[in-house]
Amino acid sequence: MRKVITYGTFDLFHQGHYNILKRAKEYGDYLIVGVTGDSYDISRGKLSVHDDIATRIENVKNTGLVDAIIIEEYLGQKISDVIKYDIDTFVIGDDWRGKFDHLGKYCDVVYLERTKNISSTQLREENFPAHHIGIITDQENDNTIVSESKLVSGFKISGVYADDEELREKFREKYQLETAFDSEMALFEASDIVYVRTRIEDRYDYIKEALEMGKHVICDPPFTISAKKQRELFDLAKDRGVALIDNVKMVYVRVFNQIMWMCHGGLIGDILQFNCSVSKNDKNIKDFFDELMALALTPMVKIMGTDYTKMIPRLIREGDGVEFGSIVFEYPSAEAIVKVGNNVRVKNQMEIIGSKGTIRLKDNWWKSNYFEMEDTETGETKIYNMNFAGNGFKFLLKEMLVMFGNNKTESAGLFPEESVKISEILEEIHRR
Ligand code: C2G
Repeated sequence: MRKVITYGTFDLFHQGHYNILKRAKEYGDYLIVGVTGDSYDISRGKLSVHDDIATRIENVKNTGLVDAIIIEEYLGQKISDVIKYDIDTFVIGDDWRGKFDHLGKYCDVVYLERTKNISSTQLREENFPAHHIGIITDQENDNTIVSESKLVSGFKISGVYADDEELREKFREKYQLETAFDSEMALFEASDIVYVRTRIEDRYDYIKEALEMGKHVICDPPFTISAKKQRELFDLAKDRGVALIDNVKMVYVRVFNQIMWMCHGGLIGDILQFNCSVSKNDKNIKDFFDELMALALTPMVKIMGTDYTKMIPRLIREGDGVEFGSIVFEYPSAEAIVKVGNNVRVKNQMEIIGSKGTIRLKDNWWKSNYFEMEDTETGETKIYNMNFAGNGFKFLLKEMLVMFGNNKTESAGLFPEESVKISEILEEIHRR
């Protein structure tokens, strides 16, 4: 008996998929199909998949051409599958020509011509109209939103608005956007999601205007340095039935969810101390303290909660480009220390010390794709990782699709009350 194997995501199953399965079957008597698992697709950057795995498997099965279905879970699995299932021929579409030649050591490798004029991407675009994101900015840098939005199907950048005419034109050109709008109203009309990327003091007005126009809003945190205003914006969003989302990517990536799970599920015992520090080296940075503090406070409120009993803020030095500040939070049976610095050597790291284990994230912890957990008793360190490229904005967009699909406007990433708490902490520091 000759055994054949082929692989694919088979999203929105179409004629091209059917054709390749049919032709693959002709190469032998027994056809195995590897359907990609969600984790594997995420790790290879394929975030636009629409159908869940059960549907994709069902569709492959319904062709009646397939003798066995397996799930492809990791990079390199194809070699073990070919050996394990004693495969004679590996078949794949010619969009992969040359990429799997190395499997030739184990079996025949056949590239078949793709069916023309049909693809999952095309079907996704036709069947699911895209959300249009308009960017309001006062900076030249887009925070990778343009490139990241291309990785998730269902989003399109409508264009950019900046108060400064020259800047918006420059931005449009740099990121090859269709339109540089000449007013925020024009941007609102062409968009259903507005991304606000301006200095803090302008954020409130833009967010309010956008929400009043019934637009969903994503904004870098903090929206304001006022708990009252921050709450008012969330209330307005709720009232208008739209989403208002903090652009904090880390809460949407799997590594962070695993950390939360370990902390809250008691896997590192009782939490004794939370440490988090972040620094930048930028002489021209605006809003340095509030932006970095908001970033560092996010994992703190997620992991430690907001019920601290005392807060001791220290702005140690300010001016001449060197800035440094820290806050100590006392919790009933733990403490949290958050440090931020600009042009000063503060090591970027996050550490959660528990009675049974310690979790550590090094370097750019806010977009980390791995962390380590040291077991106190055995002294062993385990690495947990989930590869992804970029800064995680695509996961935030993906989460928005889930929210919209469930008719929800509140993100479970950072709850409004947590976002308001962060503004409250910043407000408190400013008051002192
Ligand atoms: N295909 C085709 N004609 C099309 C579209 C797709 O012949 N018009 C083929 C692809 O070449 C592939 C299979 O159908 O062999 C499945 O395609 P996808 O679902 O796009 O899967 P892909 O991302 O190519 O997965 O491990 C994963 C595999 O390596 C490939």
